[in-house]
Amino acid sequence: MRIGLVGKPNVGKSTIFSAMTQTPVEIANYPFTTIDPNVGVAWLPLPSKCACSELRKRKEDAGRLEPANEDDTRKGSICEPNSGSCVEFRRLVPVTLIDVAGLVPGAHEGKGRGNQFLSDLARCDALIQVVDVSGSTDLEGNPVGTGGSEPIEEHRFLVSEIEAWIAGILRGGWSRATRKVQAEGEKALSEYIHTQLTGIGATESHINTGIAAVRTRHPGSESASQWGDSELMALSSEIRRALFPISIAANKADNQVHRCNELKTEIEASGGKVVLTSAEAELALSRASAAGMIERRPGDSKFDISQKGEETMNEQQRKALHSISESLTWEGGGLFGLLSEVVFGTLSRKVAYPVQDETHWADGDGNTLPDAILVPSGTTAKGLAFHVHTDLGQGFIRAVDARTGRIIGSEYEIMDNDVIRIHSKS
Ligand SMILES: Nc1nc2c(ncn2[C@@H]2O[C@H](COP(=O)(O)OP(=O)(O)O)[C@@H](O)[C@H]2O)c(=O)[nH]1
Ligand SMILES: [Mg+2]
Repeated sequence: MRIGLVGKPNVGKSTIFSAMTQTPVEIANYPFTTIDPNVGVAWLPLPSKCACSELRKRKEDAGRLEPANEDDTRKGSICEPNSGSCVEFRRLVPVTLIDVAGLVPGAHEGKGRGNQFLSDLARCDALIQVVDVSGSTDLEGNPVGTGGSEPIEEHRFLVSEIEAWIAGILRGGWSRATRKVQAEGEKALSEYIHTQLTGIGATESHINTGIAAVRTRHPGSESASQWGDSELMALSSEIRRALFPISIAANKADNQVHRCNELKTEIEASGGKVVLTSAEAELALSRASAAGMIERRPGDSKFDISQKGEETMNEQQRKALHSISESLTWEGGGLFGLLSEVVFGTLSRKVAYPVQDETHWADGDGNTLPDAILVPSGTTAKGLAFHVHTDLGQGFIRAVDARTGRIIGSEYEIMDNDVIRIHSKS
């Protein structure tokens, strides 16, 4: 799962990246601070309780486990995650964030760092466009006080750059491919598109969705053998929607907030979300937490001052942190709320817990619920096996629903929170 942070220079992409991944990166008040894309991991809480909560209950009911006591640091969690952590049944899963710099007008023609920008973007499952709702910079990212730009223009500009890029990839052999449709049927076109776009992550389903949408939204374009440049542009736009869905971090909301209703309507109509954020405020909390001054779970604006914090911070520093956390009161849960919406809402990811021991919900070494894997909705049991390991998928025999003990076939569709044992030849 890869999410790209995009937007014009100076809106706060690197600050967001840093606040969410706790990776220190260069942040400065001028364009092009970020030269290479920063890639890091954000630990995202699952929206529902970890399956270890159910396992604990089963064990307690069977008299095999005492209820968690007051000083249990894990507050009841009994899973042993291979990566991430789980406290109070709040399981954290990794989501890769990419701070993608280089969006400038003409990026699709290779202007600025356009080519690098687009190849980084090609690896993303969805995008978070960061806009500056205080409007303190112009389109190129130069500081201009307030009221310097319109978020909706920034958004349309990003969309048009991506669409022009996709159209550019398709244009070369387009007329040959559409002529082929007459001889070989519609599949000649979808095959051409697939060959061209597979490098940027397009699947058959993205392409078929795109082609169907062009037909319904553009009357008169029934036979693809007649498709010219306007259908090519329409198709690029439909494929963009499916391949790179966009949500918005309406950042610098700690400054004056300009209206973004129009943007909200446009984004929500295509399945995205707009959330007000202050990357700077969240970064301050994230740093205090990384330094051990406060105890705070990722994404929470509330925190407790740790013992170290009590000992080393002065009254003024503590007050400053509290006033920062009190300022984070906007709807939507800030940066982590937004990421959660993107992953579990827009991309509708489900979580599955693969295990090797269906009785104890453990792996071969006895580790309880070691993996929580995010899969697209519609993933089958066999597809899950492939997500875990190619060998497991290739050798797939059958699976078992560990909750009920029932055997399930390869075509079974994974449901959210399934605990699954996979039998495989390897
Ligand atoms: N007031 C305010 N300033 C911010 C916020 N986020 C970032 N900034 C500032 O905006 C400038 C650009 O930030 P940066 O993350 O480097 O932007 P990028 O070019 O999009 O990566 C820096 O001076 C940041 O401190 C925010 O939420 N509020
Ligand atoms: Mg940057």
